[in-house]
Amino acid sequence: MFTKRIIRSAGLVFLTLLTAVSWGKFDGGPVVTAHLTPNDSLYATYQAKIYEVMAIPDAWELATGDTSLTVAVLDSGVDLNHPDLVGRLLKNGYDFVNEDSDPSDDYGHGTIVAGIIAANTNNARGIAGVSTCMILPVKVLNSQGKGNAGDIAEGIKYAVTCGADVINLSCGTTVYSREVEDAVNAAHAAGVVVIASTGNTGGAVEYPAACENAIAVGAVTASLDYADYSCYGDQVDLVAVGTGVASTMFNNGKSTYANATGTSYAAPFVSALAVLALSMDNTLTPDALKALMTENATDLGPAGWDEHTGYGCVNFARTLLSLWEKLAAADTV
Ligand SMILES: [Ca+2]
Ligand SMILES: [Ca+2]
Ligand SMILES: [Ca+2]
Repeated sequence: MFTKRIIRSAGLVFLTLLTAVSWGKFDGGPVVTAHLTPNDSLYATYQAKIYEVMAIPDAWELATGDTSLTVAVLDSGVDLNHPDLVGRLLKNGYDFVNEDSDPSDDYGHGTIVAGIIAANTNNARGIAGVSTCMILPVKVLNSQGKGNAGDIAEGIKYAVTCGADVINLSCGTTVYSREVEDAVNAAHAAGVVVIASTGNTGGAVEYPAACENAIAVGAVTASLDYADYSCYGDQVDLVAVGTGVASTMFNNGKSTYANATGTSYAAPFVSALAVLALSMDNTLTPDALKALMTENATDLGPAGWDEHTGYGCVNFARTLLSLWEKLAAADTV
């Protein structure tokens, strides 16, 4: 039915699985409670540094998201029973790989992406997701993390039909597809923000990130150094931390947690920032959102836009403060 074109592995680069046992040693320890410091058991050790470098905790003072907003995660599916994703998964997801209505994850990658965006925060369990929103699980990558252009295009169209506000595409290929670009353009025209990872080969930006109407996200380390696996070039818009990102995971039939590295894990931070901004102003268009995020990014490397880090690393607090000031100014006119 579709042209079967292989898309390279979604990129579990250097994926380190942390077993339930090794995570467990943090449970039951003293929980330090501070203003806007989530009580999730893995936060202090595995997430705090990364979240602080992107000014996420400060941003939470302005917005934490809204369950009326939906991010479609086009990926390997999502662990529908993960305890840290309870209440965050829409029931009307779809599996375009096996053509059924059960978008369960059989690879693990999509569960990591979903958790970064929307795992339950401050529930004294696991990780702290960045935003409060609903996830629409759309399975377009198979049990080896590979997909084809036809399924990805269908998945994008499905997400738009379902009313998604943001589409996260943590997958890529060097092969251009008119069908995928048409779907990205249609989503953009419908007011849906399309966010895609640049790829992990350290070479040219892959598709769909290279599509004009996708926001292309590369990766930096927690020290804000360019990550040498991150694909780069003219199309890079932004970077986020992609190295050593803790999240939910599905592995060997079990709901667990993982520490993952790749541009796949940078893009979901930008999707979450889009959610936070939309929760403050749901009239923002994809282009306005992109401008807001790029203008308020932390410039890295050579001054101004550069091909490795785009306009820089997303700065959550500055982005939301800028939006807040715009909204406040509009109110007083
Ligand atoms: Ca299925
Ligand atoms: Ca949690
Ligand atoms: Ca720069």
